[in-house]
Amino acid sequence: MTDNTDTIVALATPNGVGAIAVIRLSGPDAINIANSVFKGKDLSKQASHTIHFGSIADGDLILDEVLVSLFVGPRSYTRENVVEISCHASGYIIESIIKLFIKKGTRSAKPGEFTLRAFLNGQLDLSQAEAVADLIASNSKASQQVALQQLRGGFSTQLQALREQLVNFASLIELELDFAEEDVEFANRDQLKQLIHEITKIVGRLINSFELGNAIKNGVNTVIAGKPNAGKSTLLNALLNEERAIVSHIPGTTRDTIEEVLNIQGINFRLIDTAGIREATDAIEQIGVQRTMEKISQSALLVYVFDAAKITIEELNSDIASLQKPGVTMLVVANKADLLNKSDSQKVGKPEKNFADLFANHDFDEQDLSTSATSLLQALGLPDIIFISAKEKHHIDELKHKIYSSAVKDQLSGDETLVTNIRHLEALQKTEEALVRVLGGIDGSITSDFLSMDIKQALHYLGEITGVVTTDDLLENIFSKFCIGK
Ligand SMILES: Nc1nc2c(ncn2[C@@H]2O[C@H](COP(=O)(O)OP(=O)(O)OP(=O)(O)O)[C@@H](O)[C@H]2O)c(=O)[nH]1
Ligand SMILES: [Mg+2]
Repeated sequence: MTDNTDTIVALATPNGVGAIAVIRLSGPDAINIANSVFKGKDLSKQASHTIHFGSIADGDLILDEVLVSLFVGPRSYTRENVVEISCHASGYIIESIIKLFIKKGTRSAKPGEFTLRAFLNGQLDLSQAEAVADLIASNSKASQQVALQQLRGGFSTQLQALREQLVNFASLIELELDFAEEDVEFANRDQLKQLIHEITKIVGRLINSFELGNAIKNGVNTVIAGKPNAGKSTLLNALLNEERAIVSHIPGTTRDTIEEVLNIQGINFRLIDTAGIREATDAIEQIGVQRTMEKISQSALLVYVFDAAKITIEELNSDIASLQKPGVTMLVVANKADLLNKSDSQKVGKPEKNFADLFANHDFDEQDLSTSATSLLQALGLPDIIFISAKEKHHIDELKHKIYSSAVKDQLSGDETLVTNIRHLEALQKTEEALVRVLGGIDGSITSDFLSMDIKQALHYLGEITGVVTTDDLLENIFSKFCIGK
């Protein structure tokens, strides 16, 4: 995997027909090999960062007219000699040119091999290399911004600085080991403790940022659930501003789940409209209800919708209690608020038991129930409720804002570094564990050799993130997920 003495070639643009395709070569012989099949200027005599028109020929047979871009190492992406050939994007031409290069001594690049070389040659650290893949995969403004920030080294610089300070202490403690008999302390334990506290705080902050980082990178699974006829599908349509799901007055309309992506301020929310939850009347509906429950436990956010004009307080409380799942944030949404205060016709059962009756004798601002009803709801032990009318599209923007802020909390301010990568998260968690051991060790006055071991562990895991510490397996694992040509 880590052999980079040869010259590699791959198509850098997607397969398929297009106006232009780019074939990329990297390695010591890239320019010479390109030169050997190029009819035009002598490429070996041209300056770096120049473009040349000519043709690619296999002997006398012209394959295509092309533009050749030259990057003389180390001023290139991989820090090796790099040649990029822009040819016409016909599958036949691309294949013929790549075959010709392979005949001339290049080798087909493995997935991510260009970026791997950039890493091995010190152009990028490992977290930056990973950011390249994230940037290519980014599909929203926020995910693009986070990947770009990581690519520019925001993340690594911070960790590198911490690591260096810790290395200093590690070497002082190593020194103590050499003088073990004399019982000296070169490393000031108070200063070390202070540094460990500082690092733990930053590592902790990075760990906490993962929830949001992950939301930005992968989107937030958001389930809309509630009783049949509550208006879940109407709400989905209102949020999307499109008639996506079938709406009807018949309870049990939605049977399977419907998924659509809604982008709110740069973050993708995967909205999932579900079958209404009730004792199912037939087998298909029962499967639908089961699926709803599964979707809820797999989601990060639950938008629980109820019919404000119909539900009893008892039903409301029992729904909220039964839908609460660990790790799932719940937003409680009272739909059909347009029917509140017109509730004379809505009286079902004992009047005091209906949610709507809470509002019958109060002078609430109908347009702004979410705020005006707060104290009444609190007195009854009910959570914050967002009042909307999905049908009339009232307060949909307010709900969108609540959805957004429940995912983002207050973390997306300015240049906050966000962890988006599970590998980084795991390394940070292991760093944290090692740091806790170091602190415990200092307090418990353990011997320098044990202290030194724990510090080395922390250094190891911090180093794994930026790639100061790597194994072939780790690199293989990371770069095999890249596409070929990157
Ligand atoms: N007055 C009023 N009616 C609404 C509102 N939202 C939905 N409805 C009506 O309520 C009925 C049910 O709406 P749906 O969106 O199909 O409800 P659902 O929760 O998806 O129902 P199921 O898929 O059967 O579980 C329809 O007749 C809607 O027009 C609202 O805000 N106000
Ligand atoms: Mg529905």
